[in-house]
Amino acid sequence: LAPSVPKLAQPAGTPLVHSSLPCYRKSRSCSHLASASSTAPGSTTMKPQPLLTNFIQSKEEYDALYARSIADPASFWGDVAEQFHWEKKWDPDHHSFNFDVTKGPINVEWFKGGFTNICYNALDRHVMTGHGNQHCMLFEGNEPGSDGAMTYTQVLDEVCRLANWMKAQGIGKGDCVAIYMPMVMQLPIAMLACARIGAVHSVVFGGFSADALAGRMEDCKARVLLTCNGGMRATKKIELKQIADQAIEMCASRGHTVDSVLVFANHKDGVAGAEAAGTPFTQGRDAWWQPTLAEFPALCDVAWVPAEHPLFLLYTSGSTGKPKGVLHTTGGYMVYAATTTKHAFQLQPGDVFWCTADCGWITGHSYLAYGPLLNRAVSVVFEGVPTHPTPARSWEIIDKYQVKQFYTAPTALRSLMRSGDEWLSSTSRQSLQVLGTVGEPINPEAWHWFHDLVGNGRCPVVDTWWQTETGGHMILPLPRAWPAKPGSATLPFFGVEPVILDDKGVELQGECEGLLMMRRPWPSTLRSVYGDHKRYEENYFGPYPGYYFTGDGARRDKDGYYWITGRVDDVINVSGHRIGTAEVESAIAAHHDCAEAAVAGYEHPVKGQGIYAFVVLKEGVVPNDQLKKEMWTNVRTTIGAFAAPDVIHWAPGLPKTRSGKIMRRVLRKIAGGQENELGDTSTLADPSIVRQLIETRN
Ligand code: 6R9
Repeated sequence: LAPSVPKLAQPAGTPLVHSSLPCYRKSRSCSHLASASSTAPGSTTMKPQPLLTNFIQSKEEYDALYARSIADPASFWGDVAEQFHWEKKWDPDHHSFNFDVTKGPINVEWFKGGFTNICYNALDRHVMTGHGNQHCMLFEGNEPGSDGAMTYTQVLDEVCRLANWMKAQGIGKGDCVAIYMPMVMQLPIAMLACARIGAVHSVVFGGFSADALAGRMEDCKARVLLTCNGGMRATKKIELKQIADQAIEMCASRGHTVDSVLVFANHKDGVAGAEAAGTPFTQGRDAWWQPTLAEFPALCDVAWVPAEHPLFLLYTSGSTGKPKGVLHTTGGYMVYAATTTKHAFQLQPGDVFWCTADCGWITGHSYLAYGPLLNRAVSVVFEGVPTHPTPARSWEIIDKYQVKQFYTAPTALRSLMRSGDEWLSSTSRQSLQVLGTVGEPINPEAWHWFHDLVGNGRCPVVDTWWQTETGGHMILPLPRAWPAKPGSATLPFFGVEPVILDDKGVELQGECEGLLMMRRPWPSTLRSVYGDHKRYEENYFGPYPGYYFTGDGARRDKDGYYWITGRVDDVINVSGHRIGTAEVESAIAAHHDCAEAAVAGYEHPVKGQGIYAFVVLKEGVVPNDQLKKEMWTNVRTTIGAFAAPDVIHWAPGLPKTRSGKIMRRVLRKIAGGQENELGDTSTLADPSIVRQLIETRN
């Protein structure tokens, strides 16, 4: 096994049918490599020198490369893409786009003419070069002590078996496959198996309801569902198969049939145990994953697909309408996800990398599954929650697996911070080298706690701003290349050209604040909204023709650093002043006694909108008026008197989705006294918090 994971025992599992390298060489590699170089149009015998193979050491180096990435994006990304296997090279003029709705349909193309396969690049490539026995994934179950691991060879075997099973169900290039699983290693395996045969995966987060799953399966016309009997999160059992069955029934009642369901038995005692445990099972439609796949061969040809072949759909909520199926394609996504992973985290092959996101969200797609594997890292897959059985769990996992890069959400950090520093003391976290955050602005207090305590002041904190739609990091500090400022995502990644507009669409220069837009595409730009290209054009390119509209506000400071101020739909306008909820929250959360704060606007007869702050105090702190005054003063002194909250509500907790995002819609309704119009709160991690908030309102 790779020296980077010396603590682990030889991975357990079924005996390998194809464990020897020559087998892969013969069947999978040599012919592909030969054809790759010989079929490249206009190729010379010398391969161009690949770009971005080394980490960025300084701001000067970044500046020079960034300038090149903007001056000639096609050649820049072409040179980066040399690091991957392409069955056929892209055309010299491989990149084209239109971002202006007034000039015709929006379109984005990268690596046109090229053929590749992301599964091949994430697995076969490493096995072929002799790394098949290196760990690919480490699994940590809900309970300490329940763990596992798989090597690259083992993952490739299982991917091939699953790919063959899907082919036997009639799945081929361009067909959508739905995946509804907890955080087990079979979830990334399912994604890779789809990619291997050119099928399009649509992962639905395991915390979604039957209704949500049904809607997504219908929208993408999935005939095959990959799922699991169930899972545990802390002390809660999640009955995934029951929910999946309900969803399939809902689909059927509306005329959409799901033909085949493969059920992974997520039980220590195996399939018999799962069946005995009473998992609902429909003969003829359902099959158990483990015994079924054992019957299928562990070799499966790769489907070479054009660079613009659809890779996956991921549904994401906008401010209006039903969730949009964000479409990503193969080549650009592969190059961008891999490159950002490598540079954001200074990731080297064999590094143990832990991204705590669920694969049901984009972060899990790009930075748990594809990015780390494309870089031959060892990706940690954690089924549980950071507070179970104690708030020391994350730190124990980091020590246990000697995690080098730890990537998580500010909300998780704030919750752990709230539990108290003592939970850190039994662990060393000495293996850590880079820390990362994603999903929301990180308030300086949480940033410092992460940096000073979790990372012992040794590790850079990489605050990564990006979106489901962007596929990969957009604005982030490259570690050790330039100074961080807590709360700022700092500078754009290569090829990313942010623009700040005022609300009339005028580009602002230098120090400014406004709407965050993108002037040009990066390789993993979303290509469409599945089945509704018009909605894609209207939503992202309609508001300000010529630009991609992020939906976020941002400020640029005198050093050119970007500060995300939050969704523009969360901007509060108080007496004509636009105030980012994130700014107010950060100012309140800077108070020592505050664990977490969320701010919403509400209708105010004089000011237009007033500011309503929900404040969760640290455990043991008794609420009082003096505290209110101090937090109020904090806001006045950090932002200005106009931003001081009108109401401070001592909240027992905040309504959060299971992915940890605060459901601001609910807060706005509570703040506005419209508790009869709360809408759907079923996706909250703890729906009872809504009632508690209403009861504790001033
Ligand atoms: C990756 C992800 C996207 C929205 C985005 C923004 C917010 C994400 C952030 C951040 C401030 C960061 N967001 N990262 N805000 N700082 N580092 O989270 O994708 O779920 O689509 O959310 O999240 O508002 O527009 P997604």
